[in-house]
Order: sequence, then structure tokens, then C-alpha cells
Amino acid sequence: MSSRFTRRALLTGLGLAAPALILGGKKLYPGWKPQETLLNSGEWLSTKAHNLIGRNALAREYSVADISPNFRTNGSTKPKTAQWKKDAKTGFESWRLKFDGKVKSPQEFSLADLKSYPARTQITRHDCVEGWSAVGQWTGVPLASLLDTVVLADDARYLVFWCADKFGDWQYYESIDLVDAFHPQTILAYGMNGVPLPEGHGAPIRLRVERQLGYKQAKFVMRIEAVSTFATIGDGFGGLWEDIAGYEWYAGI
Ligand SMILES: Nc1nc2c(c(=O)[nH]1)N[C@H]1C(S)=C(S)[C@@H](COP(=O)(O)O)O[C@H]1N2
Ligand SMILES: [Mo]
Repeated sequence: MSSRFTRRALLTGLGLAAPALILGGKKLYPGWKPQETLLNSGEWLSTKAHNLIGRNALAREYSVADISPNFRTNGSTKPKTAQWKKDAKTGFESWRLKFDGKVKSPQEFSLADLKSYPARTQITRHDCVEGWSAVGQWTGVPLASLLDTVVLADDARYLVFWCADKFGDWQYYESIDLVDAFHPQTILAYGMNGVPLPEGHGAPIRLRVERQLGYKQAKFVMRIEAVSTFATIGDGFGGLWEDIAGYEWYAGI
């Protein structure tokens, strides 16, 4: 891939090239180097801007009247694993969120456990890198509350979100740093627009990390792993799309 590749060309390319390349078990763009592409310059700038404004600044919140009547789904809308399907059939009664890795007190949370924490509801705008946005209302447990329970080990630096779905052969995963992990608008959402999180939007829970782009909003989260580095996970770029298509790890908006 040349440095003249624009984001739109990359995205168009993804649509065309993905099926063939997946069959070969290869990365979408083998040999791709983030520093060689122009498509990252926008995110690079927003990262710098966030560092100046302060990473703890809040994303804009909207009013009920602003909620999009149609919030489309994108990416996976239904994981294929037997476990997820079984859990979905029973209203996620026996589903458990594992929280482990570099934590002092690893836990398994049921949906009821997550709902027993004080909830946060926020109306925010979701921006997908593919060029669409939608405003939705999210209700869930602040990640900071769960972090109080599991207690990070001293060498924990990032949280990795392992999802139930795959893209081709690759498990969907994402990661965030501890600034975003403790950000007041970072929640594990189990509700959307006043109803339980619909299947296609990531049931039973999905991450909302409101200062970043759509692909960071991991759906179908099964496990959260605290790590000191994500360099040893996947291809080392911190997320599925970061690994296979060169998306920025810090996708600030
Ligand atoms: N597990 C998982 N999370 C995911 C995806 C996915 O395919 N699988 N797609 C991402 C992308 S690119 C976007 S834009 C949003 C879409 O969220 P929505 O389906 O609620 O609109 O989820 C993100 N999180
Ligand atoms: Mo997206």
C-alpha cells in the first residue's frame, strides 16, 4: 500500500479486497506500515488536540429530542459461537463478564451484578470511520466502578476488550488506556434508548468510550483483560482494525 492511499480509498479497498484476502488467511494489507500512510494524519492531529484540551474533557451530550430515530448497526450483528447463541436465548441469564489479567481481584460479573452498580445514562454521538454518525442514549455501568472492584495491579496500563464475534478468522478485540478507562463517560452499556441493548448493537454489553471513533466501541464484550502492553496481542496494534487495516489505536474525535 502506497503513501498516496487516502482513507476513502482504503475503505473502498476493504470492501473489495477483504473476502479474497481472508480466504488466504492473510492480513488485509500485508506489509502495511502506519507511519507511511496519510490516512492516519487526521487521527494523529486529534490525538494531539486531545492531549492539549485534556483527555478528561467530556464528549458532548445531547438531549432526548436529538436521539436518531434510526441508529444503524455496523460490523457484526450476531456472534456465531454456540455459547453466545445459548446465552442470548436465555436472556443472558448465565452469561458472565470475565475481568482478569493484571488485577488484584479477578471477577466474573453477571448482568445482574453489572446492573447492581449505580448506572450512568448519556446521550452521545457515535461517529463511524466509514462516514456516518448517529445519536443514541446509552445506559450502563461506569468502567471506573468495576475497576474499584477488581483493583488494577501496579503494572496494568491498558484494558483489552475481548468480544464474542470474529471478522473472518480474527477475534474482534479493542483496547484503551487507563485515562479512557477511568473517564466518567466510559461505560459498559447494557441499555440503549431506554431498552435492553439490542442484539445487533452488542448484547448483552458493549463499550462506550465517547471520545473515540466507532470501531473502538466494542460490542459483545465477553472478557476484559488488564495488561501492561498490547504489543504481544494479535499483531500488536491494539485492536482488530488496527491490526488488519491500519486504523489508529487512539481514534480521538
Ligand atoms: N465486537 C464488535 N464490536 C464492534 C464492531 C464489530 O464488528 N464487532 N464494529 C465496530 C464498528 S466499525 C462500529 S461503527 C460500531 C457499530 O456499532 P452499532 O452496530 O451499534 O452501530 O461497533 C464497533 N464495535
Ligand atoms: Mo465503524
